Amino acid sequence: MKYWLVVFFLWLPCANAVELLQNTEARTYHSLNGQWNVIVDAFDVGDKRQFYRDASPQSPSDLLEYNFDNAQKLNVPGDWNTQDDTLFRYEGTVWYQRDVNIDKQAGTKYLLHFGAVNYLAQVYLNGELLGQHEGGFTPFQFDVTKQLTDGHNTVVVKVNNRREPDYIPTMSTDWWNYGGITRPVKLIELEERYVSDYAFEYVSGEQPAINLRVETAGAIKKGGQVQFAIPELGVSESIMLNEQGVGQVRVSVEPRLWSPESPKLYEIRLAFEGSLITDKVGFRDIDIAGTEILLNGEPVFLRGISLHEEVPYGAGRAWSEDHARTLLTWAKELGSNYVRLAHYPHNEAMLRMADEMGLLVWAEIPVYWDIQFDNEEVYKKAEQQFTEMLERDKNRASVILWSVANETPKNETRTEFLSALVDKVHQLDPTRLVTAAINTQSTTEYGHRIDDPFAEKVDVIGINSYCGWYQDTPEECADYRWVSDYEKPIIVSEFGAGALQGHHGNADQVFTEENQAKVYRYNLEMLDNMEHLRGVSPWILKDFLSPRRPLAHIQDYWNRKGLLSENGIRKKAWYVMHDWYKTKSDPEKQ
Ligand code: GCB
Repeated sequence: MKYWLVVFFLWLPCANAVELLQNTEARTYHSLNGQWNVIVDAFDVGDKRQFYRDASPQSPSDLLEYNFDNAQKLNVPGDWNTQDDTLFRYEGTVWYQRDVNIDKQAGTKYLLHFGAVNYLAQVYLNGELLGQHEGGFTPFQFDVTKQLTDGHNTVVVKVNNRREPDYIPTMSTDWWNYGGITRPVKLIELEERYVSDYAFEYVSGEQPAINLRVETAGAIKKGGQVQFAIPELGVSESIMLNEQGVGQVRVSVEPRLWSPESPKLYEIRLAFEGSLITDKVGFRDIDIAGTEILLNGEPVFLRGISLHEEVPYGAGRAWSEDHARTLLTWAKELGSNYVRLAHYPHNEAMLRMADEMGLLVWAEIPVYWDIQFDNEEVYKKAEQQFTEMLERDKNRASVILWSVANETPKNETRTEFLSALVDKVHQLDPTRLVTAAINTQSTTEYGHRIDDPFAEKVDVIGINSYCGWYQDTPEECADYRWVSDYEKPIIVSEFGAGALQGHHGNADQVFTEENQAKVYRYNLEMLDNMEHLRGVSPWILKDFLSPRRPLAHIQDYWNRKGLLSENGIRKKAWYVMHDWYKTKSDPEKQ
């Protein structure tokens, strides 16, 4: 798929619309992580009482029924549910406040950047509303150069995680609705003109090359040059900027390609008007040929595992590099070369760690089950969430699959909605593959038939199938025969069974480790016979919290389908999967 010219053309308006800053970690910033003051506002009185003003009484007779200074404190980043027992199941509004003392520099641009806030955020600086962001798993930012004062400032964020019918995800999910400012917050300092965005693309073929498109923003003065270098490859180029502050270059060069076996990353440098941005970028080619997935021109089998963005030990939203390292190390220990980051965009540290550790990534937006497919506004939200994920992660070599949906009902309205979304994704990023997890296969006398018309739209078909758990006996799985109406690669994006770690018994007794291992064994027999199978990501790496799993003494609100317990202890099925992956690895590539 070589659509470089199309990419140049299409990325221009999209980047402008989203205005995300590429690679915030490489910028000069004040971290606003740490303890914030919070007020839990279950009945939503804060707007009327103007909590956003963060006021203090001017005289003893002033009646003010709130005060941030003496209020409760919560850590940011962090969900509120696991920091305070009384907020464990809370869904509603929490107001966050913190002081920001700053030595404001003339000629500097300031951006207030949030890695993610679940779900609705209204952000105020010094009492003034900066804006609102909807969607719990993607970054957003505001230019606060005007509102920021030299010295003392106060930031207030109204966060609300109440579920609503027209949200994405909507009312019911099989995961915990963690609320709060769940990812890092930064006050970023930029030169008056700065590199706002950049996108790399590796072009394979007889004349391999690296394309770079760079975009600048800031002061009105246009033109100028960005100095671009990849020291290890001897690349050093001046990129001329056009009237819009955009420039591009194509460098003929043959980098060592990135792959799970050899996750080579190159340091890249972009210097512009006194600032330097460095990043680590891998170059690789992903494509399909018939029913094969080709990585760097060669067929690849995706040995994977699904995971939620939950901390490695216990409950809570994961957000740090350490969390990412532990979770992805476990995935590698299982024998994986691929991870399905379910069911929403995970934090940036995960994607960067996947680049570094050599794990191919399926990244996904939370178009989950039955959202309002007939609502145009909801469609716009899906596009927005996808665009924000793409803008953040487009330079990650690890990401090869964009997933637009999980287990959606088979009907015309949904197929129209998702088809439009797939077109949009292809248009915004023609360099990666589009997929979705589908569970609408029909049962025929000879087995299961993949015939959902939506499967026609995607590049790679994801199939979720719970043979031996939600339907049929484990033994029956071995006899499943799959046929597909579509000549496309298939990934079994989910299969699995629940087991409480340490709960032992007969292999036919549900929730025992023995039963889970048995379900795995028979499913793997099924997979051994599945035509066009190019990857697997069983459900799931570790147990995770879910309000839908109340069974006392077994689930206790944990979905028990993990190969690891919530504390990282391996269950029997882990070893079954591990051994199967051994048979699927190419010893020459280890
Ligand atoms: C599914 C869903 C996943 C659930 C899982 C289960 O099909 O995609 O989100 O957690 O099944 O455990 O039932």
